[in-house]
Amino acid sequence: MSQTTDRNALAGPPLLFSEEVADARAQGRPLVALESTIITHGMPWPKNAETARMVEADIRAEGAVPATVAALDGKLHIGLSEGTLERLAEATDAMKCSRADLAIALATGRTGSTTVAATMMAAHAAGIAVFATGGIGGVHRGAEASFDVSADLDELARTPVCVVAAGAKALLDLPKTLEVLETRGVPVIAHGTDAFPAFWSRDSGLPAPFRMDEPHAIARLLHMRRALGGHGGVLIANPVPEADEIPADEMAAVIDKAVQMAARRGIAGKQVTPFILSAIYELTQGRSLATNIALVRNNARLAARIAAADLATG
Ligand code: PSU
Ligand code: MN
Repeated sequence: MSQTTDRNALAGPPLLFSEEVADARAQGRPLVALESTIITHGMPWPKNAETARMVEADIRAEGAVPATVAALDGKLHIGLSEGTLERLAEATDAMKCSRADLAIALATGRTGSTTVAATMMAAHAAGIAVFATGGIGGVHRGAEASFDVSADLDELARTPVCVVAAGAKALLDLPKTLEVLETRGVPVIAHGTDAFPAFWSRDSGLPAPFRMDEPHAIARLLHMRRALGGHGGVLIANPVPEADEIPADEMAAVIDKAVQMAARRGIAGKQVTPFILSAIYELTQGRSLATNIALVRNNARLAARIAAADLATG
């Protein structure tokens, strides 16, 4: 698939649109951005590549167009060709890029995958309003000592993109994560449930701040956010399908063990989330990965419906 540079974007970030995404933009079709840290740091090869392709197919099946984001050869790619996606999935030296890292990866030409924060920046620069991921980063347990709070929360506070996630990973401190989102003015909407979901589990035990059941209702919210000034994102918390969930009480012991392993080994900073995810994968003998794949696909389908509803809402 050949790729084209958007001449209009030359004053901004060096965006490089895939042919499929460029066509979708020209035709005004619904687009859904996808992150790539989940590919390079969230899942083992070859499941990462397989999942990335399935998630893209899920979005197409809903009538929208997927735009997977990554930094490659000094360009911020919006949509990846099959070969480029494969190259990213096989890369062993990819930089995990959050807001602080994105310019570094682009300026040095390094291969970089984008977190929720960096993908929101890219989506906004490309005019894409809806983005699907697994779970957002948040306030880590023990953050009162470590100060480890994901830049995802700051990005949600400043960048007007709708993020569809299965809540936040239960390895985080979820009550503190919800507090920060509220303080920073981010609407948190649970889709089809009253509970705030906890990634692998449908119910974190915490109530969601708000509930909406229809993509059209969410689209109206997005329009109203824009009408109020256009700052900041919206978090749609979409629970993993019941058939795929691992209940919270089953996950609790596994998560505690993985968090303790990370602490014992002195894992800090950017390595914390990838380390804990892979420890949980080992401890659940791969079951956590099947759940992770199911929830990402579920989020992609909802995001595609929201993107279509957003375009249809005047
Ligand atoms: N959800 C997953 N796997 C992941 C992540 C989320 O299922 O790998 C990534 C996302 O890219 C998210 C990042 O933005 O973890 C958060 O990292 P940190 O806590 O370092 O900001
Ligand atoms: Mn962190």
